[in-house]
Amino acid sequence: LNYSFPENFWWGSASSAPQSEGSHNGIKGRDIWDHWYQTEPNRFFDQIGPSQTSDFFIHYRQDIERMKRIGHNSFRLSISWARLIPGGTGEVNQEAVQFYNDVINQLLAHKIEPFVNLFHFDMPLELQNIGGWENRKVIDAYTKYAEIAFNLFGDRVKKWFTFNEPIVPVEGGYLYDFHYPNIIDFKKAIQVAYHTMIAHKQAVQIYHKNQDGEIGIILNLTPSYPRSQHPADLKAANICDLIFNRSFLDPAVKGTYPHELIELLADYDLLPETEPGDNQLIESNKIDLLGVNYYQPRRVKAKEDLPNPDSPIMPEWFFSYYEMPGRKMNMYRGWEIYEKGIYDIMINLRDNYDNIRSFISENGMGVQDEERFLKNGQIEDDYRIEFIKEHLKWLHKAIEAGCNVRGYHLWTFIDNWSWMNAYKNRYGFYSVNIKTQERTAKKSAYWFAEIAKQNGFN
Ligand code: BGP
Repeated sequence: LNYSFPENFWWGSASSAPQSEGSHNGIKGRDIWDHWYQTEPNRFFDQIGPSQTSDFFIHYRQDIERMKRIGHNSFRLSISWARLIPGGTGEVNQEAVQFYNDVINQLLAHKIEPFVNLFHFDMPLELQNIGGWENRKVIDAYTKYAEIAFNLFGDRVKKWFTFNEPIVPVEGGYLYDFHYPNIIDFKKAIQVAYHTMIAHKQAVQIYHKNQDGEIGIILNLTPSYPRSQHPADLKAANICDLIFNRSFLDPAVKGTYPHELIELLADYDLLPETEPGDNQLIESNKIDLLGVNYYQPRRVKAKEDLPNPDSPIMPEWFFSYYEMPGRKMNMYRGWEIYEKGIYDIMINLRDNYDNIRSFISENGMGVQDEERFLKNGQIEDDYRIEFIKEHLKWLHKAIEAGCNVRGYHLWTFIDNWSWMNAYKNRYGFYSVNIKTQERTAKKSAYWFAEIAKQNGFN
């Protein structure tokens, strides 16, 4: 094989509870997505809400068999906090315990290692009602929830993640209006990011006290490429990197926030409120394993104008974006396809983050109107095969260069409900008909089965 991967490489896909389980009333407490959809359905593409999914809650047994068929040796799911503990704190829902137990047992019975994430954007509504991550009390509620999950499932689950893309609720909920509670306030955004990090650290601390597997965090890393080597462009790209990558990466892996970030925030009176003991907590509880989600880089240039001093301060006070011509996915949003980004991320982790043990926890190609490619009942997604292959080639190169990468998970297993864009972009190895719940493997699923079996490709 031209591209063969290390032994026991993790081949699989990733999913999340809110996007795939289905929100069956009565056996799940409400989270912010249920609430937002109920109160503002027009915000959601085609007015489709979080209850219309591929119903993993019902079909998980058959879906796990499908995973096996297409070569998965690992699979990431998330626990819905509001399903396990409907009020966010208090009573544990025994029906949820049974469900997650059975999912985990089925996965293990098929020799698919469960990777379990505790939080995928789905704050229980009752906790959002007291301020969500703005309120320090929610950190303790989260830590309790994490401890309950570790105690219930930790005997069998050996790979845990505290958060998926914690920067996204910060951006979406507090800067750019695409997540609940859709406030625009940079200072609050920073407080929320900081509290999320404290919650992460507390969960890692508890995990390391009582459990024997690995725990990490999943970050969407977006390499910030400067437009030129001009100092102003370099400075702009560096600030962008500090805000969107290093704000989580550094404390998670190194146990410290970057000085430059602290200085920048201090200059603009944006530092978060802290409590005694926080620094010690951040320093001591480092992760064992880093999940990297990679979709697209950021192309950054210096600002041409000074920001209007009367406008509220935003990250874009410090830099501007520009577009690279070329291939795009996710049409309406235009995500740049740049495969080498995956390599650059890994080299950075090798050189500046102690070569932390990592894996690609999400990478994938969102395609609009994918039925266009339907032939004889199957979606012929050669473009997705190409996309995965090109990313894997760069990942392979990173491994050859000594990077400590352990696996590759595609986003996602079955086309899923995606936040505000519902079913606009399809990412799955399988397509699903939401009405009949019928699943159909795409061409890429068969291809993936082959490469997983051979542990590589030509
Ligand atoms: C990541 C999230 C996923 C998923 C994916 C694709 O940021 O972890 O939940 O949704 O992006 O993005 P989208 O569905 O918005 O196209």
